[in-house]
Amino acid sequence: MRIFSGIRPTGNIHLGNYLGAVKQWIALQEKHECIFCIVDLHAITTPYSREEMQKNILDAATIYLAAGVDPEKAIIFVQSEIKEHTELAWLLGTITPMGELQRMTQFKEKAKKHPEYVNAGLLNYPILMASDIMLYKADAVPVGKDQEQHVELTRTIAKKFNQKFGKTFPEPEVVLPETGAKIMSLTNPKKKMSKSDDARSCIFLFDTPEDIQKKIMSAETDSGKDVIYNVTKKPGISNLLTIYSLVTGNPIKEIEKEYKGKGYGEFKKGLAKAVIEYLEPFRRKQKELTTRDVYVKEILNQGKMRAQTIAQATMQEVREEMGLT
Ligand code: AQP
Repeated sequence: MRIFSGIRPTGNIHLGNYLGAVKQWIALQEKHECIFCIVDLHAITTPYSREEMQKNILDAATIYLAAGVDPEKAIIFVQSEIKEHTELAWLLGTITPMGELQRMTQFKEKAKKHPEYVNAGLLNYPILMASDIMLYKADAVPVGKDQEQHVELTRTIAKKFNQKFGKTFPEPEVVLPETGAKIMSLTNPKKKMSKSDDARSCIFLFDTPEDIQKKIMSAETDSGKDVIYNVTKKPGISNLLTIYSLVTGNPIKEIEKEYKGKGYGEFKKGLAKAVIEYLEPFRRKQKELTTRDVYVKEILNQGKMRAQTIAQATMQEVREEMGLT
């Protein structure tokens, strides 16, 4: 199987990005051909800093490596360096119905969040994402729940292309983690954890132990004091239980038993300790990598060359099929 996935270089990555997407990448790279992209062209569809973009791209690559992506096993590259992404996106745009784009939840949410920044790129985001995936003829796309709808649209576009121009693309499957597909915000557990929200709502992969402790101890909890998993009645505690279970590997039922009668305070202290321990190796690796810019750039360069070979071959085929050569 060929796997494709990406993250926007919009700053630090949080536990939701890691548990929803990157953790799956690390497991998948052991058995499959993996392509992981730093999707800078997606990052510019929402407000961003031009001055910080190159630093954010390098940081994203460092994050991938620190989190365990192995450049010997996976291709890591920057989206805008392969021009075929935008070329294929244009072509796919001509077979994508407008209505499909307008009904995308992420478009509606992001348009609401940045009403001053509702641009055509934001509407077309899912076409560019379809192009990212289809350019490499990926069979599967490991993402968090919020991206599921975009992968479904990619399937629709691939199917349409195959019907119209002849079988060319696989219809890619979405790969969601069994737990952790949607980690919720610490300050509002009814919303997903999001990097562009208040920093207190996210645990970033490289937060200091002090910050992690502070954020978890002040995380929003629910009425009552029993540590019980119940998403409707206790969304805050349920989210924290999910995180606890994912970072320790202990089933939620066991954690509930461990904290029976001990209250939220004790539970949060235990969770903070577990998260700090879990993230310690990431912090160490990131520190080491930040002094090795040249090495990280070389990995991106190698990745670009490997990705380009695949992308150019696909585009050649697509142009012919669409009658463009
Ligand atoms: N809360 C989450 N729980 C599980 N998975 C998540 N993902 C995002 N948030 C959660 C998954 O992380 C991958 C990369 O996300 P992205 O950077 O492409 O998406 P994003 O929308 O930029 O992420 P954020 O944190 O929500 O940022 P902003 O605030 O900028 O929109 C994807 O696979 C995504 O599913």
